[in-house]
Amino acid sequence: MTERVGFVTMGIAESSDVEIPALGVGMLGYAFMGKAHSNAFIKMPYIFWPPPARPRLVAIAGRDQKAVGEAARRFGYARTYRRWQDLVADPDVQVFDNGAPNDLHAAPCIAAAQAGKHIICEKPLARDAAEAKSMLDAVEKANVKHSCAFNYRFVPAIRLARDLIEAGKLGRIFHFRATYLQEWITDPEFPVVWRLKRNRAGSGALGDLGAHIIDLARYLIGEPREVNALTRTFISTRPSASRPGTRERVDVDDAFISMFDFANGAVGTLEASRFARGRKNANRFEINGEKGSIAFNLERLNELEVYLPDEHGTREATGFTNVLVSESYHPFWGVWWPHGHVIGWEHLFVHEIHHFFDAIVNDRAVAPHGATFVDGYRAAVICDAILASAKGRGTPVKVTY
Ligand code: SOE
Repeated sequence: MTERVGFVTMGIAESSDVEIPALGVGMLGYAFMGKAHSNAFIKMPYIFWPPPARPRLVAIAGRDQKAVGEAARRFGYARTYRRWQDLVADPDVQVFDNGAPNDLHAAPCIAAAQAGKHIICEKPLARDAAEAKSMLDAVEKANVKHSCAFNYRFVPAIRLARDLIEAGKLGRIFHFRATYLQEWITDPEFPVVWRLKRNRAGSGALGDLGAHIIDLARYLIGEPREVNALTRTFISTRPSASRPGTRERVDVDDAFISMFDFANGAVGTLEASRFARGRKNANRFEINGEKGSIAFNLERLNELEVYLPDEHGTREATGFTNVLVSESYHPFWGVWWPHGHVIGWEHLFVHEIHHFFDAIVNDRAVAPHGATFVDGYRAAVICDAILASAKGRGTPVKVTY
């Protein structure tokens, strides 16, 4: 279905006769990521106007029929399914979006690839590298577009950081130092939800938060050749979420700390924890190079701390500059507002969905700025290496894809 875009009566868009195709979307999952992705599907076409394609919300699926029905009404999906198999079989679905828990990433994505759907799947791609590889093989065999939703690649400040590094502004990179800190399970009475179970999530803070900073390490610095690490589970049993009145063992990490030896000679320290009291969603990194440094904090997502002494300031007045990344010439900013009118966490998904739809409609590569299933697989290999090192009391483990 396409639509002619004529003169908009409110005069808010240039009259044009550009044809806008539609792409049918099938969404698996209706909770946190179902909401974040659905919000992006709805916003993308009028923020990136004219869009590469208009998302058509064909169907949403999930096990709780009442909750899925409510989500369909709330977001505007035409149909609902209880079984993901029916969603990926729907001929009107051209883009399959997997926002389900990690144990429901592989089978639905492999089936969707075999059905010829383009696929965006939430991170981590899978529970381990072997499962991730089976997904990568399926999408490559089906020759469909694929993306692993590492949404932080679509922060304007992080894309600016990558541009600065790529332009050689920092010169040779010495350090990548990243922490991703939250606090949401510090209470011992917080129940064992799916993110705390190995058979559902694959790992704990490592795959949930660590995967993000591992992906950013690869996107900004390059490939690690060896890692060593330790993991810790601070609270070993919690109330069961599925069997009230009983307690369950926690079989995933609450935190990990690691060292990265990058192939380009840089060194890194990466850690993530869900026990950092006071830290809400503190994904932070600092990069030190021969010509200067940059630092980012997700809790101040429109800002980038930049220290480039050769580029600005006098020797006496040189130090880190806090750049508000909102100028018209900054990444993504052309579609938003005048400078200083900042954006939020939800808008990263709008950028991400636009990037994926543009890749589909105009047959462009998702990489390097969008993460693909190759990136999802490589992050899984690195997570496995971190767990292997931790199991071996911190012995170094080589990273081989
Ligand atoms: C929970 O830890 C969570 O929602 C992660 O799953 C997301 O990937 C992260 O962006 C925010 O925190």
